[in-house]
Amino acid sequence: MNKILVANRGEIALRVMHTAHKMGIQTVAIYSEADRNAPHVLFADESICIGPPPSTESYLRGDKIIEAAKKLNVEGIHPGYGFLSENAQFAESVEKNGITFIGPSPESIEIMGNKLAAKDAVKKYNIPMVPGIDQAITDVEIAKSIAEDIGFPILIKAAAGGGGKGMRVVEKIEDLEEQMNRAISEAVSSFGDGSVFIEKYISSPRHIEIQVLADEFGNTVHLFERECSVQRRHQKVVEEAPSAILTPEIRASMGNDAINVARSCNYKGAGTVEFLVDENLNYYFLEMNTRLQVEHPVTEFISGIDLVEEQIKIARGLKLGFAQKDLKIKGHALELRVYAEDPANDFLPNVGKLTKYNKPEGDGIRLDDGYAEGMDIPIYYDPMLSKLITYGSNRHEAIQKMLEAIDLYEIEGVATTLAFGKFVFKHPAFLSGQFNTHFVGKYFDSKVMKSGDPVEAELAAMLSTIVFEDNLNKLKAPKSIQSNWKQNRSTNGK
Ligand code: MV4
Repeated sequence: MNKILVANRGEIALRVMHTAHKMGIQTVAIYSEADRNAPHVLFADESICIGPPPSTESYLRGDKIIEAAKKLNVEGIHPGYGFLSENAQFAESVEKNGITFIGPSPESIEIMGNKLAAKDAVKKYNIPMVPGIDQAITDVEIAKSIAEDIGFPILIKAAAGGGGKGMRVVEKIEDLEEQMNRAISEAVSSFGDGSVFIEKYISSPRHIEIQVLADEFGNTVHLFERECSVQRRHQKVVEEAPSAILTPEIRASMGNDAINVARSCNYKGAGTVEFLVDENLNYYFLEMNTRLQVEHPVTEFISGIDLVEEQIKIARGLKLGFAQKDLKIKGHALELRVYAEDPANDFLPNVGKLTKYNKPEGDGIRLDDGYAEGMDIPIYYDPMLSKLITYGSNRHEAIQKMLEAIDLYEIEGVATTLAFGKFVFKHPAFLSGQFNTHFVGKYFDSKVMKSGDPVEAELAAMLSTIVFEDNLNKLKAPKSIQSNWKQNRSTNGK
């Protein structure tokens, strides 16, 4: 493989091309009419315009992308994340055209794309799953009896869903019929597939995922976890590796289960296995993402492995160059997603011209971005401007480095989530490691934060300390064991 096309834009297109370049591989950029002068186009050895700005007419046009690839004698296509990255048909037609798809097989993508097919595939391994059913359900009476067996609250999910779309919490049996009908019609309109199923609702979970790598010879390893609980409306904002709460034993067990999930669908390439983790550190397999994820850089920092390089080597048919025993966690990494959104205004997308753009630089600071000063941020795509990633020998150092980097990062012209990041990294709940997927909803109030002002963000974090301490006090038993939260939880009988 001497020439690859990156079927994506922005920071991830650039990030993939950097590794290709390092490996001596020629790069081809595709771009829409809105991205003519984008950094990923300027960086590539060759580039080709594939259509008008809307992604349905450009970055989602698999046919045009393959046509461009053939025209330029491309030997491999890297899909990045989003767009066509988890589209089994695209992967299949890339291969049918004699081009290597840098990713898993269409079959693996298809199995894991359907939550019920995924549950079915992992059945032969003993992987912990949320109590629930593994088949689509249409009959309300049957649903009621299953829900009563599981116990309320329950969650109705769409088999074709993912990322939180089409989920409905049901608190009591009287609400089930209406919620189920809504879930089905939502699933039909969003995914063209009305299959829904029922699970026990885990009310305050953490979201922890395991990175896996597999070659085509059946060698599969895991590269530890990423903690992704700081999110708003299913959009991750902060990620870290390793998690502040996993023990080496739970990590090894989750890692092993993640490897088996990958094996269950004959996985090859880089993939991510998502788990929910409850207050007692019980974990449950949720789904597998069959792509390189946005937050992969934190794993690269703590493992020392370039995941894109591994993807390309695997796609070239090489064996993994390391085994599980060769992998060790070193240090701690954090990622802040910098969105062009206004945290003071309910995170409304805030597009415009980047009138000032100065990047933070230094040891332990990595910035993955796809914009430059003077550029307009197009309205057509995801509003993520960049990912700010920091690394330290421990969690505290990584956090200090992040606060430093946020202060060094100057962005003017659009509101961003930089100051919101400062709120998170100063917040006592985040600092203590005791937080779950409700972090933003529980502690953040956009009214206390004036547009993009980091001082206000600090103040907001301090104010929200009151809510945090109040929560702690409600949880806590005797004063003498207050600092030992694990012990404390068991005293509480949770
Ligand atoms: C759940 C859950 C609680 N209980 N499943 C959301 C995205 C999709 N991948 C699955 N999700 C959830 N599934 C059960 N049985 C809570 C969530 C959830 C969530 C999961 C991960 C990260 C953020 C989340 C935010 C809200 C709900």
